[in-house]
Amino acid sequence: MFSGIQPTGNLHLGNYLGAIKNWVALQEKYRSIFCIVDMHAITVPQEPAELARNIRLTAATYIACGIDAEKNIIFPQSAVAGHAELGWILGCITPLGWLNRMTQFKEKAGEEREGASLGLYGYPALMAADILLYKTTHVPVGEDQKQHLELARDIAGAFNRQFGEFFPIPEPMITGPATRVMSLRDGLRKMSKSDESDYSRINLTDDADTIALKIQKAKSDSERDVTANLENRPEAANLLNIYAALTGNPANGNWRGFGDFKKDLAAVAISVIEPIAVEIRKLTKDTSYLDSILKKGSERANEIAEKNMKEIKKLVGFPVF
Ligand code: AQP
Repeated sequence: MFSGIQPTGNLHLGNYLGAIKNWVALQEKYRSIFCIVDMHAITVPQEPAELARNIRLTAATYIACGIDAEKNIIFPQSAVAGHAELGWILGCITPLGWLNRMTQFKEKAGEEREGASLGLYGYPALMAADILLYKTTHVPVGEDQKQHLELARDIAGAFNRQFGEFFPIPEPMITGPATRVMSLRDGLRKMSKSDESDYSRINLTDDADTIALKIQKAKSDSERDVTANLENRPEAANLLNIYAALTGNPANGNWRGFGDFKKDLAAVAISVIEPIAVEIRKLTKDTSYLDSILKKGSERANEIAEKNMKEIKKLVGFPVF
């Protein structure tokens, strides 16, 4: 199993419910690699010192959420050269027509398409390389990564047809309590690290008062019955979805309006997130521990990657010395 998150800031409730919570549950069953995808992060500008801090913060967050750093491999993508090497090879068999369909590029490039980087455009080919480098069979992600994963499957198929069967076709695992957590300010946009407003998301580093305040200020509507007719009430549906995902039960309490419901939601969110936030704060102080995890993870990942890259290079016709 392989998955990753970009070290582009504080991880949030969407990353937790859409990805990390599933990783924690699945780590017992699969040999797992949890990558910190710093090469994807630089597809948009990053301040170097902040990127370095965010890589450690992401490692600390994985561990604080319950990823076993001894059993699994946790490492930064840039420490294993195979990602860039395979990314190039796969980029050479990926038609522009496939990349042009990717909605994430359109969203992230926005109006400034001509100014967007080649890296942002080629992001899905590098993501395919991340997965295929380890001959991954299972990839747990949130709903927003579905299109990229389908492309990774197409790229694996294209490679196998051109050079011979080598890559397993990876299975997306889009499961778990909340595969798409939406912004607290706009129920039609996903909760995201790069949203300008910190009130749009609950960070896994937020303290209890901040979580309570963000939930109190979260957009809702004037419907008295919190749970009625949710189809056209994206904000209400999102808050109830978060409640259900955090408690593991359908949200069907007897709430007297949103004021009442939000108090319950805040209590549940604090009970899940506060212990994680406390652990993150503790771990981020111990940079030498985090660096030792990342170094060991990089060595273990490299061992697998180098072996596979030799095979891949032979298939492509590159010399292997
Ligand atoms: N809102 C979300 N709901 C459910 N899952 C989510 N994921 C992200 N946002 C949500 C899942 O988290 C994993 C890692 O995401 P990422 O950081 O690599 O990239 P992203 O999807 O682009 O996340 P952000 O927060 O929106 O980051 P920025 O703002 O930096 O681009 C993936 O499995 C993703 O599905």
